[in-house]
Amino acid sequence: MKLAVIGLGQCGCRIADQFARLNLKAQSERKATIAPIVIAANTDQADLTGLRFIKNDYSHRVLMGLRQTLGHGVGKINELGAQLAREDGDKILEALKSERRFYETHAFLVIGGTAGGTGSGSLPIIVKMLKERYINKPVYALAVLPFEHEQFSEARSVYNTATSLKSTYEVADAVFLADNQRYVKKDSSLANNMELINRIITEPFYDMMCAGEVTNRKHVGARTVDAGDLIATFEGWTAIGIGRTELPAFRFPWEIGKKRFADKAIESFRGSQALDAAISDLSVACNPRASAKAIYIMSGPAKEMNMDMVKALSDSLSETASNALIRGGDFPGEKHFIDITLILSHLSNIPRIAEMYEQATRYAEEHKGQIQETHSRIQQLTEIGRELPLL
Ligand SMILES: Nc1nc2c(ncn2[C@@H]2O[C@H](COP(=O)(O)OP(=O)(O)OP(=O)(O)O)[C@@H](O)[C@H]2O)c(=O)[nH]1
Ligand SMILES: [Mg+2]
Repeated sequence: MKLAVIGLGQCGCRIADQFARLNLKAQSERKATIAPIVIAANTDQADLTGLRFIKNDYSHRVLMGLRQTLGHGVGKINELGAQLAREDGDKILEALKSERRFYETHAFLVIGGTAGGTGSGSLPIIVKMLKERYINKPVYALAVLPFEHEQFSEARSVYNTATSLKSTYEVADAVFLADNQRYVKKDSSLANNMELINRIITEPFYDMMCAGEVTNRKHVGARTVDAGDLIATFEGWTAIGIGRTELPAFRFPWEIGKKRFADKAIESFRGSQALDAAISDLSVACNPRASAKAIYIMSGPAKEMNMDMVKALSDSLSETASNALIRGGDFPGEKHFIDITLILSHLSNIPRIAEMYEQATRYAEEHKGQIQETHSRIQQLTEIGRELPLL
């Protein structure tokens, strides 16, 4: 699946930068192009300058709201982020239009951190603009949820998250969730390493995007998952994860492919082990039974994967995600391990979102006056400038 990736705000742009890196990796490792277009948009000029892999020109790094913020961000006011995206979103659409490879892409992926101002506010606005402009191309969002310390120390973060998620869910074809807190829970040393968290967030998308795009024969699987399968699966709240089992480091060539009876059991065990790892690694905590659609991609050495394994995996997944319509396939190519990418979509219950919606509703009641005032001040700002001539 080829995606047109758009990052919004600091968090969104840095994660988009990782997608640009993955695209280079796919080109060199697998001769596949998976993200031919990656655009970063922010109200903060310094953040845009710090990116590494996204092309360094004004049609790939878009500065929004320069007049209002003078290039310094919106300071966590997501209503202002939304307003600036309404005014300057056209710059992103223009940038897309000028891309030669735009028509190759199957869908959009728009990324933003939900707790800040720019990414949080502009995410639903840009998704909606794309939906209206490109009726036949699905628009997916990747929404990054705040750390727990942000949730409990800054009520505004929760309010931003809740309003951004609610608005994005209404317009996007699917919303992938990545919960910052999940990555820190597993490894507390990650708390101060955003770059590493961003790599972990984007990693599971790699095989998913490569699966239907590899041109090299040796990578083509028996049952390939392609963009059509993915598009048919993605809907509403969505979680993604990847799990790995190592294969024995060394075997005699005659041992590979010739399986004894006992090996069969070990083989399917390996598949289920990787599946369990993928489930515990999901980008947001959720019960697999809450998913109505799921898809898996098994990748590993072609000689190690066979129909029995795919079957065992699919059986094991249908027990775990018992309410889901399941699709899946294999993707040969890797060397010493079997990776399983799992995507649970059309999720009906995500406890962390429910919790933040409740917390934000209380905040909105307590700060009603303040919120209204912000809204009208932003409105006024636009009104005042209306009569000004454009250059
Ligand atoms: N995973 C990840 N989260 C980030 C990153 N940068 C910021 N965040 C999270 O994103 C939220 C803040 O959003 P930012 O992206 O910094 O804010 P912004 O969209 O630039 O908005 P303003 O700065 O308020 O204009 C917080 O929850 C941060 O923990 C990043 O590089 N990776
Ligand atoms: Mg910022």
